[in-house]
Amino acid sequence: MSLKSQDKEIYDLIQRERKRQAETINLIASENFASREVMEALGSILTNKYAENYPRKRYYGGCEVIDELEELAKERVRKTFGLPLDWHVNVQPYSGSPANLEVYNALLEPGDTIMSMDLASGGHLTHGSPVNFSGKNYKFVHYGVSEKTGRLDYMEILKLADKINPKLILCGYTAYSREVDFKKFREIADKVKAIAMADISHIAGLIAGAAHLSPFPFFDVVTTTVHKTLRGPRAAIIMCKDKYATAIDKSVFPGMQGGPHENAIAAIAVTMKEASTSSFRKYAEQVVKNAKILAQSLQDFGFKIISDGTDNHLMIVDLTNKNISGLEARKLLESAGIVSSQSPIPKDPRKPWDPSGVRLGTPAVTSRGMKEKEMSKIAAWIAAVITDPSIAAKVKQEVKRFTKNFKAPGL
Ligand code: DSN
Repeated sequence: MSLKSQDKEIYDLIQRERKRQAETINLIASENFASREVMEALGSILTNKYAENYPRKRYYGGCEVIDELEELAKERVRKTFGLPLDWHVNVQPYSGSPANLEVYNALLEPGDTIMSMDLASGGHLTHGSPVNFSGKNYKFVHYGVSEKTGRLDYMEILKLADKINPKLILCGYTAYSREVDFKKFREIADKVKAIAMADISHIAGLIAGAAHLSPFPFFDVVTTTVHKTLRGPRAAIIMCKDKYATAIDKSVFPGMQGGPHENAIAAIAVTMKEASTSSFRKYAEQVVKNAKILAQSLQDFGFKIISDGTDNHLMIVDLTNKNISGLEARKLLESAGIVSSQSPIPKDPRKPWDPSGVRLGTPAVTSRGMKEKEMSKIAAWIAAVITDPSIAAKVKQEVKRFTKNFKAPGL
């Protein structure tokens, strides 16, 4: 018995998606290729088990193996991120959005003030967008990036914090390409007596691989997803100082969630083992090297990059000088086999569904073994297609041939 023989429709859709992933260049900054081992854990019999509550406090029988598994996952998180001894780990959040809401729910009262980055400058829906639960239930005040440099302006953030006195300051970005000075955030939070929270979903793999500074010495609570630079399953983790542990655990269960997805938790554990190896360190380094070369090559072709470059895995390409919108560029590139996501630029005059930029990232292409030489080639394809859309179909064929030489893990 197999999916192929029992449910051909779904089997065929998966095969089509596998082919799409194999034959295209994935520059979506938040996507990656999970290993076979991660997927094996995710697709395992662990999906059969209910295990509400935490190890040794479950509401269901038959949890002795699950308890061991969840404890091991937590231990591996500690080791991979080098967590201080007085930190607590919760591996049950289903994904990044619930994890963030669970932190707010644990540490704040509805209506409390939170300071975070605005969406157009690189924030996230759960960082206070008015259409999101966060923005509807808490009073968010946003900081952005400096108009001149495209970078965080820590003096401005301090001034704003001083003025509004937030209960929580959130440092975390989905579209910010520069290394974050976590120490500065601690100083600002201390000055106004706010809780300091970091959402490291995008850069967690770089932190684990020592290609970005670690936030742990400086924050009170840190959230992350596992499927981006970390190359794990779609799941999330909350890490916090022990003094917040009870509130965080209660907020996750029973506050917001029911039974944890122990198959995803097993896959988190596998991811953490992979992310603590020396080969993962090399991977993280290469992700950054590739992003720098891709950004530089695009600049050489006349593209504007917000903040003039990148220190991490991503870049925001400002297309205002190219006579094409972000949505149009995303679609055009996709017709050439290059997959990206449209992105607002800071203070974008256009709407979020058709903004002025595209976001490009190197985690997935680096997982396929692509290096600097390939980044220059990709930049040349991007420049050629944006300049002359009529060559997109031809480039798509070239991309298809090119990708055959770079096997994606897990496909
Ligand atoms: N949607 C994710 C991203 O693409 O950055 C963040 O949740």
